[in-house]
Amino acid sequence: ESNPIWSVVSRIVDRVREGDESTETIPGQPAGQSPALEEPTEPRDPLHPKPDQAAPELRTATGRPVDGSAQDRAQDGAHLTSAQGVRLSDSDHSLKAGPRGPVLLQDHHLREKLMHFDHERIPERVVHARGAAAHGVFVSYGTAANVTKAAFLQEGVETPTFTRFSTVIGSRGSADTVRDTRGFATKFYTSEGVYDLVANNIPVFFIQDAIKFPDLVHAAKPHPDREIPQAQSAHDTFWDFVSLHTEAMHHTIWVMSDRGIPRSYRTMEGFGVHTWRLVNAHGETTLAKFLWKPKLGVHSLVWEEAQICNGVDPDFHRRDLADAIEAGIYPEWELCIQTFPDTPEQTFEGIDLLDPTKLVPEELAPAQPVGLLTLNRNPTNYFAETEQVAFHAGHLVPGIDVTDDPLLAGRLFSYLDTQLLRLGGPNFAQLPINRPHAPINDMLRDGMHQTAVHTGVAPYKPNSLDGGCPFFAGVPEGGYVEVPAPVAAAQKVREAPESFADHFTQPRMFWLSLSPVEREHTIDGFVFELGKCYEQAVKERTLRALAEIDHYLCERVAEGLGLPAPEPARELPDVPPSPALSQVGSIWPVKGRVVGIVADDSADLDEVRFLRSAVFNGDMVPLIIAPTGGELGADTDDPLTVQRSFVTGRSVELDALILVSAPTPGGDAFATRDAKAWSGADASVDPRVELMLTEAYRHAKPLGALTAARSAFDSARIPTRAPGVVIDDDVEALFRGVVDLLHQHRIWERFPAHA
Ligand code: HDD
Repeated sequence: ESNPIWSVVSRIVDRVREGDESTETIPGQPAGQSPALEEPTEPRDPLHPKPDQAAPELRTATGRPVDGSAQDRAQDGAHLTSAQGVRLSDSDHSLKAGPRGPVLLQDHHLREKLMHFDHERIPERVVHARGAAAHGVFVSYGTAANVTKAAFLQEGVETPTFTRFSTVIGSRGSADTVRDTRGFATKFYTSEGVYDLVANNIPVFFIQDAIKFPDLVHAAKPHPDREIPQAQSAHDTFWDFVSLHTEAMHHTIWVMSDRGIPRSYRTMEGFGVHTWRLVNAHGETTLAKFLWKPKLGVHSLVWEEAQICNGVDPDFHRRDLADAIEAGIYPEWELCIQTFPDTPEQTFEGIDLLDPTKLVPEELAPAQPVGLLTLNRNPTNYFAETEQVAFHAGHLVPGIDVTDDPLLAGRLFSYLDTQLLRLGGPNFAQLPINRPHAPINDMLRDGMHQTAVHTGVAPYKPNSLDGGCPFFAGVPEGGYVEVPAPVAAAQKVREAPESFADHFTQPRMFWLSLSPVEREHTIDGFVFELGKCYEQAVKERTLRALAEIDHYLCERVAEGLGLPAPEPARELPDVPPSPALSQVGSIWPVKGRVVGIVADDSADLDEVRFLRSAVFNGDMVPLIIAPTGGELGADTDDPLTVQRSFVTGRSVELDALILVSAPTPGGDAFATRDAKAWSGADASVDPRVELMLTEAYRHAKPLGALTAARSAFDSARIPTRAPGVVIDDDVEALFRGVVDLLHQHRIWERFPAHA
């Protein structure tokens, strides 16, 4: 189903900007050609990709750009053919002995069609199976050039990118707005080869050693007997594991906080988690962590909102990303680095930089912006691009090297290994989305799905028969040379360093850094998830772990579970908070925010028109919501298209809501036929408008109404003097009031906050 909101929005915006009043055309379709109602009988050009879509820039398997000839294209010619290019006369009927007779084995087309269909699926990713992606461009500020020689981080360099966002636990068909960690993986097609930054939206990880990864994932995935619950950690095995293996508590408290339910991929931070070793042109090294900072700020959903979304629109995040790009409201992130001296201890201010369950507060090591990522093109084909993209933490370029973080070491093995199963063999780097934009001369040969036709006879070194080619590249020729970091002489042991044993100081720092509202949400997150567990021992053990983070947190969660809080085992340390970890308190751009305009035929359509244009002009998205689909003012010269009816519209899609309607004679605003049917009374507000209002109110969204429509608030029992409610006679003042509130994302004071 093609997207209704943003495509309409972008078309209208374009037309308004160009002063073009002509009829809408389907984006990407040649002028004058509209889709026929009947199946066409003559060959005609297929629809072109939409302007916001672009296949990856195609390279041959050896890295040279394709020449654009017909053979390079996946689909060519007007007629249906077999996979062998033979034109077909029929693909709707099997070859039979008479219309009612048996199907014949000689039907080679049927055989080919079903064979291919039977093999259309590949194994989904073992984690991060559900995702959405976009092409983009990264422009370097050059501010990292003193610490790394990586070509793509030199000043002004533009690098094509592909970014895939994901949830971790759910399978490919699960919902977007579950409580979970989010993946944020970016492939940079640099002039020196591919660099992948395979990041998450949480700066720390569950485990300190990759050998625990299978344990973690087995615990977090659905129970092996009934395969429930799907896409969530609210079950016994997960909490059994994290309460026994308390190094997981830091990551876990992040997931229970608002960070576990992002508003949008566009409003998420990203973190490379590990410490990396950068090396500059002089061979000097610096330790560094990578961070992505969204230009729109870091925002989250409210838990009830996230749950409703999972039913109303399970593709909420996927749609939001694609819609924003289609509408030309491109999401942007600054890539930042935190840098630390490369000392033998590899610690900073007492924090072990090799421990992936620890972060370095930005107050101690500021996040320094080094470039800007803009996502500006949607994939053309989900499978070819988003599904087949293969990231690897070991896809590195000169200037970026690894450290001895034991979690990273396991990742360096795991990512290549998993692609063998998922993508069916060792040649996945030849898939268009994975092809480097640098020349390839790799001496890797043959194997499943080999698509390159290699020349030469000597894919080995040393050789004389191919003229000694290819040659090695030292540092001056841009070769990747590992930093000769010293390795201390030691005995082989299966042990962790002592500093890895501190599992609670940083979760406490996170807790103390949250605002009261965020703490309240975090308590609710724990109460929900543990409340879904059956095993008493698991809940009690988790409460003991929470008591090590904060006594109040522990007491409140225990209260929510109806269990006694364990006696505090010790006095908890004074840990300075890191204000950068809170999402509350700033003012952010409202670009791409969705404003619902609820109206009916009683409304002054000029006021609706004004609101719609004002929202557009503010780079936001207006959604007109009316009792039925179709148009408002259908009998006027300038009718308004309705994007959502009271049946299809739901508050969770909106960031703010404005009511425009006039009361019916002797009745209320929005007194529809359904309202009467629902309440039996003549003068009642449609219950679906009430529902929109009460939900949006509970989710702390800005609400507005023209004075004429205020009775809807009375009917929904929402005080019009409540914080974040704007009632005004003047539509311009009403709009300004609502947008002012939207800049702070939520009306924070509406949430109860005791913590
Ligand atoms: Fe991983 C996928 C991020 C630890 C093994 N991981 C995957 C993806 C992201 C991350 C974003 C999805 C990539 C995509 O969109 O295709 N993973 C992380 C981060 C980690 C981390 C930030 C800790 C700092 N991962 C980690 C460990 C292991 C893996 C410790 C194994 C030892 N991860 C995988 C994998 C996946 C994967 C099994 C599944 C699909 C894939 O790689 O391509 O290999």
